[in-house]
Amino acid sequence: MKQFYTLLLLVVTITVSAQIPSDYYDNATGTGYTLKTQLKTIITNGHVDHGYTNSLYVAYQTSDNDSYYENDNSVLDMYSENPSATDPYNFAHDTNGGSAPGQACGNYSIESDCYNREHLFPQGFFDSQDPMRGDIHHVVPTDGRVNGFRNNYPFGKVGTNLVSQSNISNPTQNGSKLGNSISPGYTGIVFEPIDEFKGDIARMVLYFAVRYEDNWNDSGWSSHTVANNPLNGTSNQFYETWYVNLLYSWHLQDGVSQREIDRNNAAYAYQGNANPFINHPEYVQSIWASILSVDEFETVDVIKMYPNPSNGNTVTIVSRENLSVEVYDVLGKKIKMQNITSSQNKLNISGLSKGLYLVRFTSATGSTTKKLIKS
Ligand SMILES: [Ca+2]
Ligand SMILES: [Ca+2]
Ligand SMILES: [Ca+2]
Repeated sequence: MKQFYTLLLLVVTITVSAQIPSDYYDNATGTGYTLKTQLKTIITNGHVDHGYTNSLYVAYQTSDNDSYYENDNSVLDMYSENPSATDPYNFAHDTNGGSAPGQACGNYSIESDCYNREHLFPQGFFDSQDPMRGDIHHVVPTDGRVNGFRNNYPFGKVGTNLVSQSNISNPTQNGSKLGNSISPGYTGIVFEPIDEFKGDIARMVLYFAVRYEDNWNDSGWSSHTVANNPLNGTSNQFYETWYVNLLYSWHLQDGVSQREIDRNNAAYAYQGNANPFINHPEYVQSIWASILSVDEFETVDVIKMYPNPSNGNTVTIVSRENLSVEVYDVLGKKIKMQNITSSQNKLNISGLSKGLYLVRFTSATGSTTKKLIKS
């Protein structure tokens, strides 16, 4: 019996130490890039690199399991999950990593053949070095063919000019697509995941900017000027301005979900560090405030309006207060007026032609004006 209690104590101790401690962020006291470096220290301490081994595939059984949509214990693959309907295909977890018959790659030729490990920050840019290569916070299981299709392109909003590749449809079977960027500040080719996972991916890519902020100039890393590389050649800002703004807009549009909180905890249990942006979403704005696009984000704490440019007949308004919203054209003519509340937060812009508008928000405590581009 004594041995039993010793064993029980051991198990309890291990379980407790596998959770993110409540004081984990106590030293994150600064703002801006000071905060970023404080977080880098916090998430570097305790980070145990398990290398690029099949242990990642084992960890995915916990960290990337579909307990949220079909709830069928298949691999939760952000490049093939259909959040509102049956998935086009599914993969069973394969802890052998493809070295024995299973559903991990292996070889693929079309979507649905097998899954493998997608580096959201491409491993080609850091010469597949450790510990970046096996860092579960930015390495996720995805369909092998879509992973290859994404290649090393940055993420971004795709316009109408799609890039075709053999053996894959564009958009892919869950709607992820590759094509020319319409994200402000970048016109190259980008990969756009579906809306459900835009924030998930943005927070993982931003994690990389913190954990590896000092490593961009290490030997083996590609120059920040090579094609498709979103680095800007500094430790502080880390990514090019357009990319930070893109990731920030996706972070706002698609807030932290329970599955990300669970994934962050599973990742902490696996390798001993956490993604700060899942526990503290507000850190993103605090760190990069000096470069975030002023037109879109200056009053972000008070009112958010997205997407902007719009991509449909409504834009979403997020505010702590009820608002009266007026839309003006560039000549100052009032086009429409609508009330916005927490339960009715969609501004209908279906009657507006394409172009620039000024949107005035008035609440009980004041008013502010933002630009809106109808696209
Ligand atoms: Ca699913
Ligand atoms: Ca589904
Ligand atoms: Ca999400």
